[in-house]
Amino acid sequence: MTQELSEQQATAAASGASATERFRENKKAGAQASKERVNLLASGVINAVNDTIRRHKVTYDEYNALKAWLIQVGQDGEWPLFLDVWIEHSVEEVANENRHGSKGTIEGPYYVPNAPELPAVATLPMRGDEAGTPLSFQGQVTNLAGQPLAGAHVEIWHADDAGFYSQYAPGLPEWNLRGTVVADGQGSFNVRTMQPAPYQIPTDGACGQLIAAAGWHAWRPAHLHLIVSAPGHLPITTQLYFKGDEHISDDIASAVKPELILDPAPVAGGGGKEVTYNFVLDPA
Ligand code: MBD
Ligand code: FE
Repeated sequence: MTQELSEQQATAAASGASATERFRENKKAGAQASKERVNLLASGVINAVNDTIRRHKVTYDEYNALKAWLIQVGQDGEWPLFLDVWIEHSVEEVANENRHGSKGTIEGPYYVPNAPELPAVATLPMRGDEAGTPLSFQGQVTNLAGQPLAGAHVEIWHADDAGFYSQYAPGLPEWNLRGTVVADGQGSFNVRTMQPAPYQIPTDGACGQLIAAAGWHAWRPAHLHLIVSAPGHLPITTQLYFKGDEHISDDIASAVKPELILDPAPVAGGGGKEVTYNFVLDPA
């Protein structure tokens, strides 16, 4: 038990620290928001908190518990996790509300840019004894008119069967279950991987404390993460889920949409499953 706990802790701490570090490297704070915009948004959030306090008559004990918890989120490196699990879904909804192509959903905290490029027919990098059911995932990338986008990039990343992401959890080979598949002249691709398992967000840090204190659960349905891109088009960041997953209807990250649920079929005479999913990109 002690051994189990300390291993879990090592993993969550490492994941949190890596996610914070990666965010700093990859997502430069972008254009500065205007004073008017910061005033509007910061006031909105602060007023919403004050309203909640008045409406529910928050006590000093509760206020101090909040303060301690917020400090702990930072110490655990879990701001990326907290924000992506509980906030990003509405940002994505607003960002993509005018698209006509494939549905997007949240990126989450575990994307790594510049994964190795793979040919249109490829197997994601994985260990010789990688656990799970083999999955053959194929499809075509087109524009809104249905014309193929030759050479489109299909970046894929997902957790292993135990729920760990390479580059975040210790002990996994670099780029394990991550790749940039380059579609062929017809925009088609066929990538082999292992079907991921349902995923529990780290439970031993501040986010886990919140989940336990509120009586929630920590589960996300099993998912593949994708970013599909082609020159002259808007890249789409999305995830795909698996029909029948018990957490499809109660994803902790509120990131499931009906259009994003796969129903893989058993491969005739083989041990694995196969599924087709096509992507449609909006013009830039
Ligand atoms: C994940 O794997 C994930 O996709 C999200 C959104 C949050 C935490 C872990
Ligand atoms: Fe994920």
